[in-house]
Amino acid sequence: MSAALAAFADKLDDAARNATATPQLTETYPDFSAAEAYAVQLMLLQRRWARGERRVGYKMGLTSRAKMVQVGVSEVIWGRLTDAMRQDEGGVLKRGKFVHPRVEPEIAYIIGKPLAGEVSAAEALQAVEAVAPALEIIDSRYQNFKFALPDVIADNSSSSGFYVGPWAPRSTDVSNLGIVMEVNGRPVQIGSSAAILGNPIRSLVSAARLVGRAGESLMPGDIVLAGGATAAHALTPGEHIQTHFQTLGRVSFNVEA
Ligand code: 0L1
Ligand code: MG
Repeated sequence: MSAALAAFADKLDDAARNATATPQLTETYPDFSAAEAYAVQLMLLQRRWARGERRVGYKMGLTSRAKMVQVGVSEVIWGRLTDAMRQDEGGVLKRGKFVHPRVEPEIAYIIGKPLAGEVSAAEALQAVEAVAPALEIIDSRYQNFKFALPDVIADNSSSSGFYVGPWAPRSTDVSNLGIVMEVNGRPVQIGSSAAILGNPIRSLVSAARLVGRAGESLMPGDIVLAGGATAAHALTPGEHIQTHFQTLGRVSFNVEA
């Protein structure tokens, strides 16, 4: 079985590197479990680390009702971030490097003290060094952005890029901040950070539990993306994306072919 899972990791790695969609893994293996999917995700990341990418944190996915409805599932999932995924705030995103990228507004935490396992919201907050406005670029490696839950977990929970804006102190209240995402000056998504599990700190609590269950810990310096606060917007060359986060500031970038 592990050879089959390794072949899945190769397939997803090739799809990401060639920016070419691949069929869902569940089409050929309908019994694909979430546990096997997380094993494939780890193998996928091991390929990236072997090429010199560094781990820089984690992403939480499907943390808002809008996202769950958009992809038709009801569970929180997680993935891993590497330094190669980090994009320069205000810079250019090359659309051609992705299959069918989308952007969604998020809240980012940077961790100051190790955190793993069953923790309270207060304990999670104590482990935070700072918070920031963020944008995640998600890009499913599956055809038509369609997948079952194990497919998306194996595909690193669609993670493919992220932007982080100015860091603010841990004491900043991010529980219910207004968020407006504009495309070429026109609002396309309006929401609140409260859409992230009612309060983004709950996403960090879930991250500690789920990452801990996999034998890993959130470590000092790790970035944790708490999850999308609105539905995602599909990116097209020529777009200027600017997202305003109440209190925290703006994050922007330009899309080129
Ligand atoms: O970050 C997310 O919430 C995305 C998780 C995977 C589902 C998707 O690709 O939309
Ligand atoms: Mg996300």
